[in-house]
Amino acid sequence: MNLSAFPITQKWPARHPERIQLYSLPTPNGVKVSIMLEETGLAYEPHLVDFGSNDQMTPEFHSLNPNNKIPAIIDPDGPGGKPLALFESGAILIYLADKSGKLLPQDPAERYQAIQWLMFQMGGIGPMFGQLGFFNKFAGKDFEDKRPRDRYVAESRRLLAVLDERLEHRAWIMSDQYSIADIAIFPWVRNLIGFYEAGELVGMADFPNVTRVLEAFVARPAVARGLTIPKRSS
Ligand SMILES: N[C@@H](CCC(=O)N[C@@H](CS)C(=O)NCC(=O)O)C(=O)O
Repeated sequence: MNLSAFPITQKWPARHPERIQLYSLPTPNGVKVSIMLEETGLAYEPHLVDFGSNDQMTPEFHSLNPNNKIPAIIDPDGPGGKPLALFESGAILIYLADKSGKLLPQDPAERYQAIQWLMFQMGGIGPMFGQLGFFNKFAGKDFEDKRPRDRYVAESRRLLAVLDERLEHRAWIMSDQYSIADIAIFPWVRNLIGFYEAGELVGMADFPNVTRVLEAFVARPAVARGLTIPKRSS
């Protein structure tokens, strides 16, 4: 398999071009894909996109993702046996679920419901928790006016309440079927409490079902592995 038609392989050479090529960093969006790859057992080769050196802004990375964000993949053996490049973590999760036949319910109605919760993460949890991180931990924390932060605290609490209600009497988002909806959502909940240090601010104690499922999620061996892939350089 020759991937030389993809300029990204000039900066990140494929040592195993027959495997799925993953370009990522262990952030909440990045680990969705490494966890999925670990869970399904699909063969892949991880490449570190280092934000410290602005790798995501290089022409080589841009050639794969015009939006300059991780994660992105190339599957050398895509539909029709042709290579397929993809960005947007939600699209990648659906693709890998279809390719492996795992982690998306087979039943058509349940499949759409799992995708619905995946979209709830992509359009709600990710963007809102991300803004809260900015206003609580990063540059926004020095802003005197706390109204923007409080707006994202309120919206994050609202989303956590939606999630908590869904998880009442359920082991996972799709009941007993662990799925790509869980893989999309729980890295963000973990990040909100951990890296963003916003657990108290959003009142996590009010969402015991979310806490319970987060604990079950991080206890999965494939999740523990995926959370550290690709290895950071320092
Ligand atoms: N909707 C995109 C979001 C991807 C995203 O925001 N990635 C962040 C890391 S979590 C990123 O690459 N940030 C680098 C930058 O903005 O320069 C997805 O889910 O793939």
